[in-house]
Amino acid sequence: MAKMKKTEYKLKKEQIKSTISSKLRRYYGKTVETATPDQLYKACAITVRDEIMEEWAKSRELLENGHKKELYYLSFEFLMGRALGNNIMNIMQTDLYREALDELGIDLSAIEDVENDAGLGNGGLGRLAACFLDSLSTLELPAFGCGIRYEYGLFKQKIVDGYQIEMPDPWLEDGNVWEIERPEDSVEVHYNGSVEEYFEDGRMKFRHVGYNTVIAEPYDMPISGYDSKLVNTLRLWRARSPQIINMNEFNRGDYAMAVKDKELAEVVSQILYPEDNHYEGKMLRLKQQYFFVSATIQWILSKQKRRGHGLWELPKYVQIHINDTHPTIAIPEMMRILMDDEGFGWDEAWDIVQKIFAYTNHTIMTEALEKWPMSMVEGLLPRVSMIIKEIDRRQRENLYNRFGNDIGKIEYMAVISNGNVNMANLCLTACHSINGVAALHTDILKNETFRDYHILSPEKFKNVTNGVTPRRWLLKANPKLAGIITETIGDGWIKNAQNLEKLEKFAEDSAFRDKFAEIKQENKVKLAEYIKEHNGIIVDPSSLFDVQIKRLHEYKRQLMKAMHIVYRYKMITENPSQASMLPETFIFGAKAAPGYHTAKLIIKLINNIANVVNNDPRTKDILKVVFIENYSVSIAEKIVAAANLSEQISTASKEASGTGNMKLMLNGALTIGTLDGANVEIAERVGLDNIYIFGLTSQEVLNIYASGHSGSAEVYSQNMVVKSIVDSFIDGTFTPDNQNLFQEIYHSLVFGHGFADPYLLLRDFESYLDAGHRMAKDFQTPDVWNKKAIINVSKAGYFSSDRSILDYNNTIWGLEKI
Ligand code: 26W
Repeated sequence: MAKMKKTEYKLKKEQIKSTISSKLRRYYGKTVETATPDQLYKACAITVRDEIMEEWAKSRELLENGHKKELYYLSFEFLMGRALGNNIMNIMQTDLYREALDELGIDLSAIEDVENDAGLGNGGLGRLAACFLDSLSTLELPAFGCGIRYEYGLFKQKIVDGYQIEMPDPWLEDGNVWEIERPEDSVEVHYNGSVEEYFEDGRMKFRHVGYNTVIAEPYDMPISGYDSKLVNTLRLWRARSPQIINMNEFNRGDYAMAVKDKELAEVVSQILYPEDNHYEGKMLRLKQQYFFVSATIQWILSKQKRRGHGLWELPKYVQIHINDTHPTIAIPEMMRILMDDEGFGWDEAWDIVQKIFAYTNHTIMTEALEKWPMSMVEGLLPRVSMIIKEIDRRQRENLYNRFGNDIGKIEYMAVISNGNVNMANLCLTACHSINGVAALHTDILKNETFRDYHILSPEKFKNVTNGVTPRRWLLKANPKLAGIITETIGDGWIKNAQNLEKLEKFAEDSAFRDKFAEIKQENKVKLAEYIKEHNGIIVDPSSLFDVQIKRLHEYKRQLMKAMHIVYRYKMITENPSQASMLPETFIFGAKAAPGYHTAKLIIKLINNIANVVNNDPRTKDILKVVFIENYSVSIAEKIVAAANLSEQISTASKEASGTGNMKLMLNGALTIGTLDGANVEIAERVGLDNIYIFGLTSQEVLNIYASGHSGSAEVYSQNMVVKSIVDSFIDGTFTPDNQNLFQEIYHSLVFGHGFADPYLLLRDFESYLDAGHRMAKDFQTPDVWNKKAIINVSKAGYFSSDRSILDYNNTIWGLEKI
């Protein structure tokens, strides 16, 4: 029986067909037969967009008159991926569109592949923001994503001779049908200049003068939810020059000078910084941060006024969430506007700020913590910097009252210290809520990273474990698996993922297991085709697909996976009678930050290992190593459905949560992993029989760091297996023409800079092998394996971003469903 829909998306198949053909005629003067794939994509996308627009307009109207609290989710990154297929799914018309297009002779998935990914993010944090928007709309909670409309998304990765090459990502080049320009909401953002004091109504006031102006112009994208009446908005700001060109220069004939200022203003929204988990104090980055938060705060306040609410009532109507510290200057910016433009006193303004701002921390890596040089902030944002100083002065007073004359502690907790603004401390001072993204991570924040702040205000600390949207990551990425799940337990899981629990008992049902296995196999065949086409490598779809997909970072330990591959290679070639002959395909997807030398060298090493292993007649029919180029949201969608094994092998304590672990689990991959981030909670839910846990615990890791000695050099000299693997990096096995190529990888593992092997690969390696053996044994008994895989799917419901959003809402935001 067809499901009753809440929404009024109502085009019938014939209408879809005629609408698409008529759009092709009217916009492009083409017919279905003569249109290019890009034109077909656009005609179809505009048809879908028109349907969503109707609901968007209604949603807007509802919010305008609804007097409800709204969430503003401020994020430097939104890693949205593609919209067409996702939107068709959300209006519940995938079958209808597929049939309609079929009848026009068009393949829906082929035209979906025409769309450029909106790759406006680096990795976990950016993709989390995108999953959260999906859940907010699906749960019908009113929210706005606010960020930057980067002209270029995260670089495109090419692999040339095994090396990563970065190419620009001009994702807007062919136009973007999903965005609507809103010039009427443009605002000015002011930089540099100075501050003047003056007296008014017997009070000292401040005025920012002599500034440079950049115009912030918003572009809105509709965020549909699954079978939801509410269409939320992602508002991305674009930088524009206040002048078209400089007419004086133009009239003098100096055309280059005439456009120079314009270009300078517009670079602000040109590029996304490609560093992930690594902070560098670049002026342009600070400009970008201030740019989008200033525009957003101005917009929030003007809306509040337009709706006739008093600004003192802001906490009743507004929550502002800060996605890591990147948007933190929103805090002093809000203070500035309330005081300088709206006449609030410090205490009243501070009271409002403390009630509306909440902060999520996403990493404890010290090199990722933002500390802006005060001199830079003073020059770029003279008035904002005064306010930060005052926040610091008052907070130091509080800290002194609480901790007495413990100068060290006060310096450590202060907003400004050693001439830097510590953005996390600013958040901890101003926000009413601070949360980590997995239980273990929150514990580390409380007990280590923010220990003293936790002592100061324990009530502010919360945990909200991350989640991923089951719509994009199961229903869309793996329609066949989604299909048998719905057949078996009904479709309730789509909006209430906890329903997946109902699958648990079908792990015992051999007919279900067979169907499950068959689908995994079909998905693997499809990925094998993709690999053949893109890498020219033939992989065996019945081999174990062992997947590590994530940013390339030393703490994520792709190098340890590489060591495991070398282990298997050496066993088969040197000791075949003892070696496991399990056919295995090792699949990597990872981008390295362009300036992260070691990460890029690890990519080269993996590719060199691939070359040897894939071509050695002794191993080529057993092992294959594949590095998939340009890992991105849409490529992740292709990989997760086909994975058997999910590598989550970070050094314990380092991975705040991980979300790839959740996507892979949801698709029936088993996890091999450390007790890090959300792996801990995954293990708790599936039970230790259904996951391969290994390695040092986070406490053990922290103890090793505290001892100042990794013990890895000892492992290297005593463990002959480990030694021979590490030596293979420098003995020419994988470096036909340059034996020194991987010298520094070797050096870091065996000597390090005062601390050998800082990510403890050698300490964990034995235990990793051991877990690998347990895993391989299970994989060879399909019944055992498939049972475990199904149990993993059945326990993945907790890791839905819907649950995360409900947690945020219940403990932090307090929004009402529309
Ligand atoms: C200033 C440079 C910089 C850039 C990005 C610092 C930090 C970041 C991000 C916070 C890094 C990030 O994406 N962290 C990831 O966030 C995910 C979502 O919460 C977690 O699942 C990952 O474990 C965490 O690494």
